[in-house]
Amino acid sequence: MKRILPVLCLAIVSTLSLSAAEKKPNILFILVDDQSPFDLKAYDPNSICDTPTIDRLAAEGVVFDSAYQMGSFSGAVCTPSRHMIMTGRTVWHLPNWNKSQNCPEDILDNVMAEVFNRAGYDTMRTCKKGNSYASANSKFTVVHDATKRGGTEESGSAWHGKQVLDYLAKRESSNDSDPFLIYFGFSHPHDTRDGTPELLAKYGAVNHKDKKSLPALNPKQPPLPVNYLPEHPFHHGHPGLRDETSVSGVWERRDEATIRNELGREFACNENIDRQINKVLAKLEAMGELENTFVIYTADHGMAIGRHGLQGKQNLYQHTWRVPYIVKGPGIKPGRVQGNNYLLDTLPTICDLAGVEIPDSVEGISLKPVIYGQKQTVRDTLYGTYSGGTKPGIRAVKKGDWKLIKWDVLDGKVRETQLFNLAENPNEFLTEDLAEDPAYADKLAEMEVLLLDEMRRVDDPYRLWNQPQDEAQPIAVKTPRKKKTVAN
Ligand SMILES: [Ca+2]
Repeated sequence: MKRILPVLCLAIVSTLSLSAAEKKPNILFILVDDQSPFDLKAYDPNSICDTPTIDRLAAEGVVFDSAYQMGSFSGAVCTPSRHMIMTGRTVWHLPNWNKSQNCPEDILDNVMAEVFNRAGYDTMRTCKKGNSYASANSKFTVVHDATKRGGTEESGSAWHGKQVLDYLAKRESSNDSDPFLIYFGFSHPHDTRDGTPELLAKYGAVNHKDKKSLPALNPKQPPLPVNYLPEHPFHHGHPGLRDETSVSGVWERRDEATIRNELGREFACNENIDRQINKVLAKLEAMGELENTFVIYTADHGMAIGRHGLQGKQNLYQHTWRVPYIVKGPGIKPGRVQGNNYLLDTLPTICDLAGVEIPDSVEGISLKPVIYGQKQTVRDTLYGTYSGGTKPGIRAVKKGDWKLIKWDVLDGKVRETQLFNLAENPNEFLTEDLAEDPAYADKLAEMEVLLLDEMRRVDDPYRLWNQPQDEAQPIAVKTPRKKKTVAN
């Protein structure tokens, strides 16, 4: 026995280390609905929104300073955004654009959950219902979707947290050791922003429902955003747009009391989300799974709430075009990176992190080299569109510190060009718009060329008033062979 024991111990130790080495990492993908990165201290150190869990993820992980959602051809910006996340495809190549002519017919075989199911992962999801991608969502093995925008445990964000906690508890009790992909989605801070009574009080806000009155100003409310305006200087181009006219508690008002109260509601919802994430991370830690889990925190798009006199998600200013994007996980050194990534890079990234083959239908680029500090960005130029209102709509292009936004809406009644140097004017103050400044005429011309190049490259079907009318190029119905060509 004495002679066998050391051999036995050695055998056990080597079996353990082998299984540890072979164990695939878990993925916890956290997606909130309608959140500007500038709500968070990780992106605006002056923010009074308390999100200690997200702050900790940011301190222990990699914070992306140039993460974007590519855009939308619908007022429901959530919908294309969520299709891009699930497929890794660019906006004009999504299955829900124009009868899918730009998308492989078998795309549902290569959406996020299906790819990970095939790779032997357990897949679970909770999120809001509606304005999403139902046929891809249903591919998760376990699905608990419901829209929860209330101010109680059962009716609000705690419900989504509970679905994940219950799922993890079941895994624990059945000793399930398969790797998992959990899609941990929330219905907030999307309106209606009914916070919990305690958190509303903390941010001096009320669930304002009376359209005839204004909510009271309260010193505990967040201050007005630095780029707040009482109205946008020209029409945004989408008449009757729900987000700009009908959101309960705001409607068409942009006065200080309304905006500060609504931001207080937003922050109350954000902090409540943060608490639910904390519970899930604590559970993973207690199960011994946290250190083998990649945690990605992001939002489906940003949000205005008074910035530039706008309220919704249907514009391309930084507060709305950008998203928070934070990744923490095994071997990742804390830091900040540019990234220049889109949400559609998420699928190839989690495949790459998990050692799962990236499907050919994916047009996004893996962020793994950026996450592990081998490079700062995955592309140089970023393109954005909002085409959900009057056509062609709004376009943006960004390269380095320079950003061009063009508005071609209301049948030619609004044709506006904005040029920003984001290094000098990160808040896009309209008083420092350089488009009309002769000193920047060359830069403007360069950015106009860049925008047209991008529009052609991503198969944007529209052209703006000052561009050659070479749109509507017929697009072959096939999977692109080179997956990195389109989303560069
Ligand atoms: Ca959304």
